Amino acid sequence: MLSNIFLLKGKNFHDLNSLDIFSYPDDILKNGNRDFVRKVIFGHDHGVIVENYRTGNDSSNLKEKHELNQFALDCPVPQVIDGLNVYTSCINSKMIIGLIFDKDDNPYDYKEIFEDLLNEMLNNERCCKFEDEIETENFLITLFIDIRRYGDEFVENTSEISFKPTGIFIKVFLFGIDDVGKTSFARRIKTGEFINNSFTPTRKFNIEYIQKQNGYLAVWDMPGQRAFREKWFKGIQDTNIIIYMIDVANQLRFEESKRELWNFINKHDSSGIPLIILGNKTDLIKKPEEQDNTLIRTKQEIMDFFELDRINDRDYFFFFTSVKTNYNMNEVMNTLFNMV
Ligand SMILES: Nc1nc2c(ncn2[C@@H]2O[C@H](COP(=O)(O)OP(=O)(O)OP(=O)(O)O)[C@@H](O)[C@H]2O)c(=O)[nH]1
Ligand SMILES: [Mg+2]
Repeated sequence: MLSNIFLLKGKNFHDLNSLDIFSYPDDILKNGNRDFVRKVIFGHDHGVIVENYRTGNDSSNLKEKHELNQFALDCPVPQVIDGLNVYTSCINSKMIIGLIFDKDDNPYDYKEIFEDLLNEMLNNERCCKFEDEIETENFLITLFIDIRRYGDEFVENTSEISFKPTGIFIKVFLFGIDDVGKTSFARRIKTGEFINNSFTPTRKFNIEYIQKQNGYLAVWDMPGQRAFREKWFKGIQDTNIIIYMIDVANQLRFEESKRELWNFINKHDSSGIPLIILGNKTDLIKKPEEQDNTLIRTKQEIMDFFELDRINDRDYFFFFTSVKTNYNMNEVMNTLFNMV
């Protein structure tokens, strides 16, 4: 399975100190690991020389591409570096883009998809010029997701013997503004654990694979902080169920949360994909016997505030939950499997 993707802007040994390095999802290359980078560059160049020698290629392809104002791509080169299974290609003889796979994977399984996607993203959609950081990061995330999905659907399914998912496969797209409890929810259904006051906002797509009795879930847990919200929908392709999470104890952010939900429904064509809305952290609002009208929000009040009855392009359910106390978690899971 693909575990990481990286891009080295530049590829000369003499400017190793100033190379721009992007990697996703882990920052494995960031800790001044120049030796690794040096080996990547050396391995790539060496591999390309061998490949060109074998096929008799020269640089005319590159020249032609430049004339057409297109990106020229090298044939990907497999390398094993410090025990990592690395597969690199070079863009315009200037930048190296690399994939890191698990030890037992065969990079050649990914040759075609890697080349096709690079070509499509660089030369047809012409979507990335690598001019700013966000553009570059988005490019890497999109590529990562597409190759990973390909791996899940086509490569792993045919070659994996030791682990066979059972039951139906469901991709769950879990989103909502920050701090509502999404990652806690994903962790709870995966491990049964809850970590109180874990103050680690999600920064990258967190994908959890979870085998349940009724089927196999891939939960795509999105980072909720504002800066990441525009990347949310890069992860929505092929989703079977959408979960939108609200923090019912934080009324100050209801307006913002409602805006994001409706922004999604109106702007993103996902009609027909069932939606589960979770009002989480119910343990923090007071119990009925301690009634306090400013805090208690009944289901109807929340449905009214968020105008949920205006949702008419798909099936939806609303649940109060507490990931902390496990309240309603089983009901949510049952509904999820029943809805697909
Ligand atoms: N009391 C209470 N706290 C919760 C509950 N669910 C999550 N939390 C806490 O809420 C905080 C945020 O939880 P996360 O799961 O990181 O929230 P998130 O939605 O993933 O946040 P981002 O990754 O920033 O989008 C943590 O301190 C959790 O312990 C709950 O049901 N009740
Ligand atoms: Mg999170």
